[in-house]
Formats: sequence, structure tokens, C-alpha cells
Amino acid sequence: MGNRLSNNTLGELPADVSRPAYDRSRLQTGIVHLGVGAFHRAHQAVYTDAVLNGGDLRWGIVGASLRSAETRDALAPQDGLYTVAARDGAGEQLSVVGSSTGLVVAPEDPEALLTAMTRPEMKIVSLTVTEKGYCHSPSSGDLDETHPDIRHDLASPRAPRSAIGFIVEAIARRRSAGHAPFTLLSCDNLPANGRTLKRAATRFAELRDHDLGRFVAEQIACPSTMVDRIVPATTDADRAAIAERLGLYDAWPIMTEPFSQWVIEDDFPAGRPEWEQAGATFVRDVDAYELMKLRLLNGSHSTLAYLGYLAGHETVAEAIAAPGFGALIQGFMDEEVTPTLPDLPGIDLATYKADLFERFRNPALRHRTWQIAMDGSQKLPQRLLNTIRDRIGSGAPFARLALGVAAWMRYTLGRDEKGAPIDVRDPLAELIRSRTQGHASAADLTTAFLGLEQVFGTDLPSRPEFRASVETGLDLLLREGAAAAVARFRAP
Ligand code: CS2
Repeated sequence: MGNRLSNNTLGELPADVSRPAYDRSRLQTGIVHLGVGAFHRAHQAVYTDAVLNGGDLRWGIVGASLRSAETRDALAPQDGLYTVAARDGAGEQLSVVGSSTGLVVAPEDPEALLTAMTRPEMKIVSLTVTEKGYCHSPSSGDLDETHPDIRHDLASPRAPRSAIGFIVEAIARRRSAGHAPFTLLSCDNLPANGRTLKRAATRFAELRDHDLGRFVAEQIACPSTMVDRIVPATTDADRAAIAERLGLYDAWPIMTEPFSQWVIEDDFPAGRPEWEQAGATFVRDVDAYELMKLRLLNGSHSTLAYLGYLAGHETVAEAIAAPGFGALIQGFMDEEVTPTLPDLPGIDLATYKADLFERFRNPALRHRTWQIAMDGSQKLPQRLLNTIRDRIGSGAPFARLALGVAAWMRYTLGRDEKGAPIDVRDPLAELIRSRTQGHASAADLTTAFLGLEQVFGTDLPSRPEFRASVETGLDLLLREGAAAAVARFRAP
């Protein structure tokens, strides 16, 4: 296997692999990040690495996993170092990232994470815990007070399990120790992610103690962010290819695209890294950027994922190249999504959309439709349903958006078009199975799905035009299959 990537072997890297130019032994820690998955390591950790390279060494990151020990087990023997491979048709750029100053596995030792979050020098707690990690109802944004982790954390607030439980306990401890509060930075693909996080944390704190609830509401800054970089899961083939290129073994390299974007509301009372040095944009209000990204990129992604998977396409690049899919997504973006977006000075939407097509076609990324299909119940509201609400509000058609919703339904039924089982990963998978069992017609299935209030709310199911267009899409998918359904849509 050769030597392993670590502080001691950094000097053995090939000259064309970039690496930390700073002295890692002098790094301080200013950030605790919850959810050190691949996305964080390709995004916030890379921007922070650039700030450290610029000479401000206060911003090392302690990363916490809230579930498994996998990341810590892979990276601890490498002193937290790992490779980021930015790939497209033109080639591959490798960088070794050094911004990690420690890794904690919360379930093994909740106290270690709380101790890190309570240190006075900690200025920011950032999060990529995925949509379901907020323990909220995706349709309303309210904290789900019946969620097993939330109930656990209310009963045992000093040894929490959920991100919200850790955050609120750390805020309480800092407050009683007299340390200034940290800024909470959500980096997940949720609408108004900072405000959503603040609502959930405030409600949880209130349930613990009224005064603590008020403190969170009044004292904790939660800027919203728009984050963007496509990061497919790493495969063993990727590991082997990276080891070959580095001449060193890296147990968990990250595969991504050259593109990266981060737009952040500038509200950091405790201070922050100058991420703008690394290309981040600071703005007063991120909402319009977030809508653009969630509706155009993520909305297209989910639509491509469900329809593509059903039509037998393993990756996004294969799906977008298949007959009819490009035209469907072009019409989806131009005719149905773009009219719902507010103007963004300085952003040319035509260029943005053309770039999205290029990114989806990236031949060097094997981004699996199955990966994007995960957790659809948590993703649908911000990616498709809110757009549909806007379309209904202006009396405009939304057949392509509705086909995306119907494809999610068809997918979560759990059998592909050849009858083989689909490995459906979704927190509502069981509930969906029990509600849809015994139903076969598009009409009955649509009724069963629309009863999921945490996904559809109470407004959409009562709109006849919504029910009708979803049912039409589902009927087409059940009778003719995804490829034929897609072929019905012509280029605009
Ligand atoms: C994807 C996103 O898996 C998914 O749901 O749509 O992870 C997407 O790749 C990122 O949001 C891109 O920034």
C-alpha cells in the first residue's frame, strides 16, 4: 500500500499537488463543525484552508460526526489531512487540505464535543447535517417535538444526540461560564437555512427553559448561507486512483468538480475568517441566491435523479445525455422555475443555467442518481413544492415540476421498472410503505402520498390542479415508464 498521507509524509507529495503552506503545529481552533462528511470537506474546509494559507491561523476546525466513527477512523491516522480532487473533462487538480485540527465522534463521547463547543476561543459552530438532521417538519419548518432524538435530548440535555441538542446545551454552558456566544452557521440545502436553524434551536431551548429560549432568540446570530459544490460519494476505485497519483495512501479522498460557490450573510458578532479571500461572497440577504440554487440546481438534480434512476441511468451525466432528458430539464428551468425567481443584480441566469448543464454533464464525476434520490421527503418542499406553490399563485402551468414529484412517488414505491427492489433511503420510507400498501391506481396512490402533511402541508393537497397534474404524471410513469414520460416533453 505504500506510505500513508500524514504530516510526516507531506514532503513526499508530487510537486503538482498543492498542500498547506502554513505550519500546522501552530494552528488554533476557532470553529466546531457538526457533520464532517464529504460535502464539508470539499467546501467549507477548503475555503478555511485558503484563509489559513493566507496567514490567519485562528481558524482550525474541530470536526464532529454525529453518527458513525468512519471519518475519524480514516482521517485521524493521517493527522486530519485528506486530498480533494477537482475533476472535469479537462483533467484533475489535487490539493491536500489541512484545516482539520481534531475529530470527535459524538456518540462515543458527547462530553468531548460539548467541551470543544464551550471553549472560549470557539467563534463559530457550523453544520452540514443534511436536511433530516434539523429534526423539523420539512413542510412547516417547525421543530418536530415527537422526533425520538429530540425527545431523548429533552430528557437528557447534558448528553445529547441531535445537532440541536448539542448546540443548545453548548449555548447554555457558555452562558453560565460567561463566554460570549458563538455564531451558528448552517451550510445545508434548506430554505433560509439560518432562520430555520434558529427557529429549531429557539424552540428546543424554550422547551428546556423559558429563559434559555429567550437567550437563544436574542443573542445567537444565525446567518443564512447558500452553499454549492457537487460532491459524489468516494469509491474504492477513486481511492486507488488517488493513491496512484499521490504515491501515498489516503483512506478518504474527496472527489468533486472545479466549481464552488458560497454566499454568506455577514452577521458574525464573534468574528469570522476572511473567507472572501477564498472566493466566498458576503451579502446582506442570501434568500434570492438560495432560491436560485435550490430551485434550479437541486430541483433539476432531484428530478433527474428519480426519472433517471427509473429509466435505468446510473449517473447524472448519463441521465442528462439520454433522449428527451436535456429538453425536459431545459423546459423545467426556463419555463417553470425561472419565472418564480427574484432578480439578482450581477447574476445572469442564462449563464448560470448553461453552467449547470455543463456541470451535470461533467464526464469525470460519477454522481449516482441513487445518491441524490436519498431523503426525498426532506428535499421535495424546497426543491419542487415551493416552486409549484408560486406557479399556482400566479395561475401558471407546472407539468414538469409535477412530473418530478410523481417520479419521487414512483421511486419510493420501491420497485424499479423491471420489478427489482429499489434501496429507498428516506426517513419516511416505512410510513410511505404502510400508507401505499394495497394501492395500485395512480389516483389512490396520489391520495395516499398527499396525506403526508410533513411533505405537502395542508395547502397543496387541497388544490385540484396540483392533485390532477401529479396524478397525471404518476399515471404516465406507472403505465409507460420514465423514458416515455420524459419523451412527452418537447424543448421550449
Ligand atoms: C444533491 C446535492 O444529493 C443531492 O441532493 O442535489 O448534494 C448537490 O449536489 C449539492 O447541493 C450541490 O451543491
